Amino acid sequence: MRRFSGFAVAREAMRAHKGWEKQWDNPELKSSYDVIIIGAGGHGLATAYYLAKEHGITNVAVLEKGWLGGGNTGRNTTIIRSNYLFDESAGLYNHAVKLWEGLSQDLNYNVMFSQRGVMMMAHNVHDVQVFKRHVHANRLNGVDNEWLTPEQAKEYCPPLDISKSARYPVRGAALQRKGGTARHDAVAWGYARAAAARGVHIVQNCEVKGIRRGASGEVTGVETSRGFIGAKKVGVVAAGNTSHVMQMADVQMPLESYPLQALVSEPVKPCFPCVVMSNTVHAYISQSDKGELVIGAGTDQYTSYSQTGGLHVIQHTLDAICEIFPIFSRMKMLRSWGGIVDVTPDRSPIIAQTPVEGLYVNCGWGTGGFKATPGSGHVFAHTIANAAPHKFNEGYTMERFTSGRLIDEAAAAAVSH
Ligand code: FAD
Ligand code: PYC
Repeated sequence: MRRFSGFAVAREAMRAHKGWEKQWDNPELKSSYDVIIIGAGGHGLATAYYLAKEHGITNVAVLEKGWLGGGNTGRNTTIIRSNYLFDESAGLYNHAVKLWEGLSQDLNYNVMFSQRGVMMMAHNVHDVQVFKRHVHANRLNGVDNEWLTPEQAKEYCPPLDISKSARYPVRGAALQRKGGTARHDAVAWGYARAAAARGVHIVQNCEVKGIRRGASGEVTGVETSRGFIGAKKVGVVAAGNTSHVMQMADVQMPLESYPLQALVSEPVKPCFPCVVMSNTVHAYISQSDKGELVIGAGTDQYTSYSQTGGLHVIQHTLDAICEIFPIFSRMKMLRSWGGIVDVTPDRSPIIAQTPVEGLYVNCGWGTGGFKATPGSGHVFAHTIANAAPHKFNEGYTMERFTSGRLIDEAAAAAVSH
């Protein structure tokens, strides 16, 4: 694979960009692999990449029923932060932030990671108490987070309305300066290219329709829209479709799937320097490098597999955005879409072995898994390669829903659900 570099860009500019190669192959399917990953979202592709890079396991196929990155990876609002409450979360999400910081170099692909800061608004006494608790807990765990007065919040994000007469007055904010955004498609493409360069097969338009098990119940492979493919280890990384896929192996998951929506405005010149989230008014906003305001909503209140959500949900979000940023009230919205998010009872993921030998699952990221993509793939690859968890996903078991050892991050999810 030819490496991207300043020299390569200059060379291609001189020859009308005729020399760029395909970024990954469309390989012939083999009859079996050492590991099959179901789902070519960011988490599945990252898992395949780290299996190859860190564990030398390259006889791997990533099977995708649609197109690469066409699930939640290509539908999210790209917010990256690690300001969750519990120790387990600090370990996992900060591991991800550290990987984000070197990811473009590691993949030789510009994922446009931008640490522009994520500011979470407090609008009432309860918000203030919750966020200050998070600030203290984060700092004890070495996660950067600081408390801002309304004036400091406005200084950090000038379009913010902090007038006392606002319906949702700003009473302060928690700022994680190391938080920010990345380009979601580039994350999927970068991992795909780097995994393929190490020998991983990435197979699009290949739906898994069944999981075959042997005489002792162990996994032996998967039935797909392109026939049977053997494997001793199978990792399910199917986000909103996880319950459905795991049912193929008779495993019932503690998950519910909901639509979550986002929308973008017409592009405008740079006017919004950071990411702002407000759980109380159900809205979050940033500005993409193309100039669009990227705005997200809460989940629908009912479960569904439809990748569109209720119109009233995004209308409510736009009401909220206009309340906090009256300057945006004349902007036009260009398009909206939805994704299906897989939500666990404690709003934390499951990254674990399952009761079925050879079957592994990485799911339950709900409204907030994009930020974790590198960390999730890294620890899941370790779990699959060693049949044992990495230290950062030890707590993220399925058993916690029967033992009661939950990692309750509902408040830190920061998205209404
Ligand atoms: P996906 O990208 O969904 O990949 C799963 C893949 O599995 C899909 O491509 C699917 O087609 C495939 N698949 C499913 N079933 C099968 C099958 N039977 N056979 C083969 N393939 C199959 N998170 C954040 O951290 N920050 C945010 O700002 C943020 N905003 C969001 C906004 C929206 C509107 C949405 C919907 C989500 C948001 N999230 C956010 C959550 C985040 O997008 C997800 O948690 C994350 O992208 C999940 O990645 P994934 O690779 O696990 O799933
Ligand atoms: O988890 O930070 C998050 C998030 C932002 C928007 C959707 N999810």
